[in-house]
Amino acid sequence: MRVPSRLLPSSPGFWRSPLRGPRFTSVLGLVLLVGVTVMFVTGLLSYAAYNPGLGGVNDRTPDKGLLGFYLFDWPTDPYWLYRLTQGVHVTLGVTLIPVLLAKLWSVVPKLFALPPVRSLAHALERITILLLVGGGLFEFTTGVLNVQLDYLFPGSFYPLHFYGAWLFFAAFLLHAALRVPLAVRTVRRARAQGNLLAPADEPADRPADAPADRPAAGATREQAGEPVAREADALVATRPDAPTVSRRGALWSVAGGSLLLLATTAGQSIGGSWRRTALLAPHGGEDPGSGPGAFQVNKTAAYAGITTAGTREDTWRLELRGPTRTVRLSRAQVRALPQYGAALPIACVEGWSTSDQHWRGVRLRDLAALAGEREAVDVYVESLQTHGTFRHAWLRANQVADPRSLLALEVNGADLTPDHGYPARVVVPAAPGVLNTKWVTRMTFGRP
Ligand SMILES: Nc1nc2c(c(=O)[nH]1)N[C@H]1C(S)=C(S)[C@@H](COP(=O)(O)O)O[C@H]1N2
Ligand SMILES: [Mo]
Repeated sequence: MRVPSRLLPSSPGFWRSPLRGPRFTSVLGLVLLVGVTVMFVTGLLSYAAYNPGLGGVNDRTPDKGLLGFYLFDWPTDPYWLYRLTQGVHVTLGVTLIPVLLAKLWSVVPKLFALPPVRSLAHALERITILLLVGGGLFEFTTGVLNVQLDYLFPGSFYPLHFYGAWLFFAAFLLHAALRVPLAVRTVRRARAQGNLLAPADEPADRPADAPADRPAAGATREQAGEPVAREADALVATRPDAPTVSRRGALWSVAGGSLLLLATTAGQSIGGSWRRTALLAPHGGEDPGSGPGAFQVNKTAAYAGITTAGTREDTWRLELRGPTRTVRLSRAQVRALPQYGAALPIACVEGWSTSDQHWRGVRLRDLAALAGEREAVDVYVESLQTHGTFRHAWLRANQVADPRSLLALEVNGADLTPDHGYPARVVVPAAPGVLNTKWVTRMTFGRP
């Protein structure tokens, strides 16, 4: 039995939506151009914030090679820096999902276009598109999974998302270089003609570069001019169905979907009573409990396997190791050291963060001095946890030196709760949550 050719996705007649066309694709493409660029930059910043340059336990991409070329000492100022960059990264990523899906939908006929390869240049372009679409879907999927179901990623999210980002962005840049001029011309021309959002059934949906006096539907591929314009022409349905929604309506649906996601996600990074609006975010809703420890908990003490036997005043010790000596202090002795306060947030890679919490404890640089270090050095912090990726972390000398960096014993006027790291936890301004080790028991000062 022969399948009528218009029933095959490779036939131009198969794709019937009158919405498809260069204008629809161009508007979405330009939004993604800006959005994905911001995602890439904030993502690279997030990577730098982990101090992977310190190697060891901080660097889960030891074979990154040249990809770490831009790494720099993550600053401690402004103290809300990571809260901002990572909040933007995650919130924007979630917000862009409808735009990404609409953009893919708008160009899907090209996926099936025959012949699959017309020339060497065309083959290269198709490989780029494969990396672009595959990379984009991979980055958005891994990102969302990490935020929503982080247990799916036992430590492998970090390298996957990192390498995927470079692949995706390389393809994205190539694609943008090829397409942005066309998208800009398409949008400019449509705006000049006042029909950017016009109903899709108007004959105005000819490729931007086709002469205005030539109707798109009748224009053969040869007539339509330069190759890129011909490509754009391929988006327009040859046998369009009657429109059920205007292009304006379609774009507003995409924007509405994005705004809805924005409104139900952003609260987890803004904190305070906004958190209640973050219905879609796993760390949204109300702050847990009440009292001084009533702010987000990532991993509870029970989850991390922390027992009261290990944290009791009479058994817990803080061990400080330096180049020449090792000091062991009880909690009473740590408390007898000069105590300082700092108002700092916890900001997680998953995008949620807390408002500023009032921590009180000993300065890291004072602990370094106790261990015999004369000047600022890096420190390796270990917790009572025996397993788990985040049970230990390296901090950089600039972070140890900052007078607001504390080994905190208290938060908001009371002893730390077990879930927030009792007997002692690290807090460092502008650092990602993962570097704020809880249930600390040993600190080794010096170079990694
Ligand atoms: N020992 C230890 N410290 C840890 C973690 C951990 O799993 N174990 N999680 C880190 C992460 S990823 C974050 S975001 C913060 C969360 O701190 P909170 O639970 O007090 O909000 O703690 C950090 N400190
Ligand atoms: Mo985190």
